[in-house]
Amino acid sequence: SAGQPEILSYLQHVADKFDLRRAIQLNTRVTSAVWDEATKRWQIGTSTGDHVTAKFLITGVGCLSSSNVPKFKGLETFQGKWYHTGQWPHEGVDFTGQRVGVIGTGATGIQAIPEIAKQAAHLYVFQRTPNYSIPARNAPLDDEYRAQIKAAYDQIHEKSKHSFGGFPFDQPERSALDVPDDEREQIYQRYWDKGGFYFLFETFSDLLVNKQSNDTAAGFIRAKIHEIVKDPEVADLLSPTDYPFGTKRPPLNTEYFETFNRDNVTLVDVRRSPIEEITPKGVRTRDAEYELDSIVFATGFDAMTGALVDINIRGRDGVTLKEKWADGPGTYIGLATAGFPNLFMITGPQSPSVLTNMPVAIEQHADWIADCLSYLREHNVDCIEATQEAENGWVAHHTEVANATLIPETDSWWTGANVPGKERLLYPYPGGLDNYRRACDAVAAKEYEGFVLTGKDLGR
Ligand code: NA7
Repeated sequence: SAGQPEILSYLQHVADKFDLRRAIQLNTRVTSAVWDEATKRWQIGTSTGDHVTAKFLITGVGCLSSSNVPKFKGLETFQGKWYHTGQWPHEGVDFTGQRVGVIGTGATGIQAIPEIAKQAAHLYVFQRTPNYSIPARNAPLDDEYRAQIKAAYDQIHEKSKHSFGGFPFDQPERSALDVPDDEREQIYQRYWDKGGFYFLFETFSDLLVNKQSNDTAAGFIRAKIHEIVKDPEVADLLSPTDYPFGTKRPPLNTEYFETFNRDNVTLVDVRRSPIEEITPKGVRTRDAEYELDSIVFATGFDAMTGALVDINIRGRDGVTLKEKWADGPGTYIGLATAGFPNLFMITGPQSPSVLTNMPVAIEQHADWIADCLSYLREHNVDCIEATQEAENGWVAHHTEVANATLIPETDSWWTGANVPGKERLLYPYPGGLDNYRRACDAVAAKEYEGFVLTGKDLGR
């Protein structure tokens, strides 16, 4: 996959190509959005003092944009520098010669750790929960492969759009329990060598719904970790055992497990000996103090709802989204919520979003919303609002689909378990982008069933 500079330059290219810069106001935080029933408009306040009135409000705040820095005692006393991976300095950070601590071994920590280890004098990795990580196998693409991909762009895009995960993968029908042990092992080996999310999507059909099947994949990955990591105790610590594979986002890595064979890297088990405080000199766990020049918090995000409820969105009767969602979010098809007219959320909770290929999920939402807005304009609709009944129906369906998988049992940011006090439930929709797309299209085809539309042409 592409690195940060390549992604940034692509986004700049897109902004220029479609002349989008004139529609973007940078360095502006939306501080409030209040629904005004009298004018049927959103009144939007910003950090720059601008005030904007809008008929429709579409949020595109990202699922992983509200950083989670755990409230460690003493952080303000630390005399070195600290960073959160989600707010990385644009000019980069040089850890050469430093003693560095990384807290967190999720997808981000797993990508950062091998890179930091190459620079740091010594790296301490503070791990609470180990992860089932698959090799990313990133490599330069040769001209022939590139040409093949370019020639097939349209087919790849179409296949991704109508797939379960939003990727152009070939989804197998077979269960992991349907094949003999040696064949199963060969299949896992083939996909381990191929790397990436193929291992989850193309090996077997039932890894996320059948614990026994899942155990076979989990066991294979644990054996791989033990093959790579030379110190068996460290390998044990790096091997997850208390949750099924794929029920947390499986991180992809480049020489992550190999990094623990380096002399300048120490794995610290903070499950057994938790971090008690940050001191002026470093990190103190129950058993020891680690002196550090820099601390990197790879501690994740208040995902899916954090950035939305931070905006102070007020719907009908002055109720805020935060209040409405105090016991967990309720949405209609992950795009709208009752009591908040003319508000659409791109990749909102209870939509596939982070359980699928994000750009494909975003595109589906952007297209659906654009079609909806055209329909509303054609029919002179002033106001569109999900009914509470339709929302309840979607939430019930979401819960049923979630509970048919192994995912809700595992503590992760998918289930809100990483933020203290956050309601524990599965936030993204696990029913597949293909099924979800059909559900959204059916709503539109039935002239926005589940929404109440009001406007002069409708006589309502
Ligand atoms: P994640 O996946 O939420 O990982 C956060 C990590 O930080 C995880 O290992 C946590 O351990 C650890 N953590 C969080 N709080 C603490 C405290 N208080 N003490 C010790 N360790 C802690 O975030 P990422 O940024 O890696 O990934 C987010 C997504 O971005 C990723 O899945 C991709 O979709 C892109 P825990 O597991 O909770 O025990």
